[in-house]
Amino acid sequence: MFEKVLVANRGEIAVRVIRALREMGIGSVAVYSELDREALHVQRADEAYLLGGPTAAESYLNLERILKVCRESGAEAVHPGYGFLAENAPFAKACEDAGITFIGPPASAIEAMGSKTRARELMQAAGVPIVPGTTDPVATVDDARSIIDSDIGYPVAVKAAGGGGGKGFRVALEESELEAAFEGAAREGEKFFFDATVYLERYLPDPRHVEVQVLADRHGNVIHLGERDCSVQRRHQKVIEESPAPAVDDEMRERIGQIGVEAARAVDYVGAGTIEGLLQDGEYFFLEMNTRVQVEHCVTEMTTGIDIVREGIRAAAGEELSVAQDDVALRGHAIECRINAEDASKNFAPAPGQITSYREPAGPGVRVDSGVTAGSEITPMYDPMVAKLIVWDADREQATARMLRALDEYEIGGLKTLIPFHVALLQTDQWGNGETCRDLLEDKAWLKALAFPKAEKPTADDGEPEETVEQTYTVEVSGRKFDVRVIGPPFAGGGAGANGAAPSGARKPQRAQRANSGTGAGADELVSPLQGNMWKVLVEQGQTVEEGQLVCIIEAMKMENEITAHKAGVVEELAVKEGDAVTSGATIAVIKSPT
Ligand code: MV4
Repeated sequence: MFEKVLVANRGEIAVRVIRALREMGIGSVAVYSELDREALHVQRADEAYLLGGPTAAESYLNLERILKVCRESGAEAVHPGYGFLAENAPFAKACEDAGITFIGPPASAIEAMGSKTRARELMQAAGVPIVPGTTDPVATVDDARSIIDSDIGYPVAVKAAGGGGGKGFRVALEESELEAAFEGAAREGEKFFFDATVYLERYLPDPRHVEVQVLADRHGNVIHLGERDCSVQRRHQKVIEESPAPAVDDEMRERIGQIGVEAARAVDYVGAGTIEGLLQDGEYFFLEMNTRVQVEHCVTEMTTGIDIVREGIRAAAGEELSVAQDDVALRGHAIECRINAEDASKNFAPAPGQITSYREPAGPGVRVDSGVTAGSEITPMYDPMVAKLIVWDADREQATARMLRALDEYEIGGLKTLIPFHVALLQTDQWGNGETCRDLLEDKAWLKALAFPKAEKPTADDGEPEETVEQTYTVEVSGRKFDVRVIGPPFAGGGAGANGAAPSGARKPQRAQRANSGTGAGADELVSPLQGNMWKVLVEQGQTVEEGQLVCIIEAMKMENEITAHKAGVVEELAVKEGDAVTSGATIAVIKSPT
C-alpha cells in the first residue's frame, strides 16, 4: 500500500479523500491555490503545498507543478477527485511516465471514454446498448439530414463528440430546427473541447438519468454496486441524487449492472467508475462513462456500506477489491442534496460570499461531506457546490422525511444556498411520486417563489476584540504550509509573522466582489463576479429587464455561470459580446431604473 498520497483537488472531495487516506494509515498531501490558504482540505491534510495563483489554471490544473510537489513531498500516488485533472488523459499519462501512480483508470480508458463517438463504438462492439444514432462523426448538416431521414427520425439530439454532461447538446424537434441545433452543438464543442465534431442520437422525450457504479481491480475483478437516479437536474447539473432508483426493480438492476460491468471490462477499467445511461419505458441505453469518482458516490456508499474511495485507492495500489459481487447487498434508501451557493429563485445564479456562521446537521442516518466551515469565503472562482447532505433510511419515504429534518437543522449563515429549494422540492407530489421533477425545474413561477428575504444591512464586521494570547499562525515557507503556535500578546499587525506573512488568526478572508451587491444600493452597473469567457448574451441594448432576469452566461472552468440583472430597468449600455474575455469586476451592462 502507498505511504503517502497527494490529493490534487480542493473542497469537499479533497476532504473526503483525505479521510479515506487517514483511515488507511496513508499520509496525505494537500495542494492549494492562493485563495485556499485557509481551506478545510488544507487543514485536514498532513502536509500542504502552495500550487500558485487563484485561477484553476495556475493551481489545480497546473499539472507540472503538481508533479513537482509529488517529488518534493515524496508522494507515490495522486488522487484527482472529480473535475480539474480527473479525466485528463495527458495528466494520467504524465503520472505514469513519472513513476507516480494515478489513482484512477489507465490513461487509455480515460481517452477511450473521452471521445463520445469512440465510446459509443466500443460499447456497441461490446454488446452494450447505446442510444440509437451514429457512432461516426457527422460532417455536415446535409449528411445529418439524410441520416435522420433514413435511420433516426425526429426528434433528434445533436451532441458534441468531445462533450459530456450535457455540454454541446442540442435538440431538433423537426427538420426546420436541425441546422441551428447542428451548428450550436458544433460551436459549443469547439469552444469547450476544441473539437467541433458532432454525432446524432434519437432524442428521448422523457427519460430518467440512471447510472451504474462500478469498481474494478487489476486482477480482473469487475463488480457493480447498483444504480443511482440523478434525474433532478438543472442545466445538466445534477442537484439531487438517490439510490436505489425509483424506476428500477431487481431484474432491471441485474440487467443494467451487467451492462456496467461489460462497459468497464471493454476499456480494461481500474478503480471507481460510473456508467451513465437513460432509462425510458423499461429500456436502458448507455450515454457515457465517467472515469472517476463522482460527486454522488455517497448514496451508493450508504446503501451498500462499501467505501468507494477506499476501494479505488486499493485498486490503484494493485490490491484486490475487498468485496465480490455476491457480497454486495443493497439496504434501504439514500438521498443526496447538493448544497450549492446559488439562488434558485434567480435562475440558480451563483451567490458567492462569506459563511458567517455554520452548523451541520447530525443524528441518525445523516452524513455531511463538506469543504467549508464558519468564515469560509465562497469565491466565484471555483465550483459553487460547498457541501453535500446525504441521508439514509429504510425506504424512500422515510429517507425524504429524514432529509427534510436534516435540511432544517443545517445552518449556513450569510450565504444563499439551495437549502430552501431542496426543502420545497422534497415536499412536492412530483418528488413523492418518484417523478423526474423536470416540470418543476422549468417552472419559473415555482422557482421565483423561493426568493430569499431581502438581507438586512450587514453590520460592520471589523474591530472585534482579540483577547487570545495563544494563537496558531500559519506560515508558508518555500511554498509549503506549516502551522505554528505562538503564545504571547495578541498579534498587533506588521512584522510579526515569519517572512512577513500575516498570522491566519488575525486575517479576515477577503470579500469577493459580488455582482449584485458590490456597487451599493441603486448602482446601475452590473459587474462580473468572476473571470471567464462570455459564452452567451441574452439581452440587447435598450431592452427592459426584470430583476433576476438572465443577462448573460459566463463560462469559467467549464462551468456555466448565469449572470442575472441586479435590478429592474432598461439596458442602457451593454459592454460585452459573446466570445469576449471577461475579468472579475468588469462592467457587463448598465441598467437604468425606470424613472
Ligand atoms: C439525452 C436526453 C434525451 N435524449 N439524450 C445528457 C447529459 C445529461 N446530463 C442529460 N442528458 C440528456 N441526454 C438523448 N438522446 C435527455 C437528457 C437530459 C436528461 C435526461 C434524464 C433526466 C434529466 C435530464 C435533464 C436534461 C437532459
